[in-house]
Amino acid sequence: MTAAAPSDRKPPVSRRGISPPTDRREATLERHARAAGGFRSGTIALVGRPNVGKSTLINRLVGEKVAIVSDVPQTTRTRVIGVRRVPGAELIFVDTPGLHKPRHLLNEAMVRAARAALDEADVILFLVDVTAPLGPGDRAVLDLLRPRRAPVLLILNKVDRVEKPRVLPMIDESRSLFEFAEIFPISATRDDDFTDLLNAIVARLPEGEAAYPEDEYTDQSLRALAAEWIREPILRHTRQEVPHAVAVRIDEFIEDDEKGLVTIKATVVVEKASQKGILIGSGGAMMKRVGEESRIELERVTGRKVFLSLWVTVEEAWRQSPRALRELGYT
Ligand SMILES: Nc1nc2c(ncn2[C@@H]2O[C@H](COP(=O)(O)OP(=O)(O)OP(=O)(O)O)[C@@H](O)[C@H]2O)c(=O)[nH]1
Ligand SMILES: [Mg+2]
Repeated sequence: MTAAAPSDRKPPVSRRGISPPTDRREATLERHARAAGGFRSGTIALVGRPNVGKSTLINRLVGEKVAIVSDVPQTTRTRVIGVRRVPGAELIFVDTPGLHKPRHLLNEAMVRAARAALDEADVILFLVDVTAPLGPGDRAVLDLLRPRRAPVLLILNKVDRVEKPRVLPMIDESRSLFEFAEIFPISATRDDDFTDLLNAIVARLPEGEAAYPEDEYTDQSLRALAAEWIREPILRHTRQEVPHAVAVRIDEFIEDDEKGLVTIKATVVVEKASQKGILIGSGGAMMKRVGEESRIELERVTGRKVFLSLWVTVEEAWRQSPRALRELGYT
């Protein structure tokens, strides 16, 4: 658990509770934690193939947006921590990059980060997407989980997209493949009550003191968050290889408390001139749109006015460059 303890980086913002649980839910959670003994704190890793909804779920469980979400597989590139405090327990969630066969150094680092998160987990949430049958990718993740002692909860996600009768055979099939501690069919986008899942997690956490102050919900710096909030609309508006070839580097991040202004200068890195052309768009339209959309998110997170300027540059094969990966914070 200690590996997920707070880093010495400044936390971004304090919790403002986007969707605070109702009194009833808090009461149920507190009863559960009390029945279990003293205060509990532990690390919960969310793992699975790319695109199954890990980041969507961590945001819902934490009640704050700690990870970006997109329909492009391999959106998450690093380990992302999101902390949820409930009466009697601290839940340190770790979102991870989707597990896949790596083809670049970047992808190798992503898979390494996901596997490392498993090593430090007290509880593992294994997510699958119920809109597709369990495939070799899911089975490969299960093979990684097999030697581990941490209990594994199976999360069958996206149930809003299939007829109920299709979920039951998946539950049976999953049970025949692995000894899951519990199974939860959910919709990370539609459900609004995750009390049962939270209770199942709390019941399996070790006793221990909180590792994070009560109002801290991630260990990411504002600067690191800003790079992700800029990457997110790029993933939304580009296709094919472009989203995978994009990285964002924050060159300047200046907070002016007196003026209530944050000035951010960032470079969007791509691998080819053709990708640069797509990102800039006709008359700069694409970058303008990305800038506008990311600014909304940045202003929400910082609670300040944000002045954002973006620059696009080509760094050939950056995904294969150990130096670039280090500079971009991926290793
Ligand atoms: N219909 C539906 N869509 C969902 C649900 N959960 C997630 N999604 C969508 O699935 C896509 C992938 O979600 P992410 O949360 O980015 O998936 P991820 O597992 O973090 O993906 P990687 O970071 O690439 O590993 C997004 O378009 C989400 O909106 C769900 O319960 N129902
Ligand atoms: Mg993700």
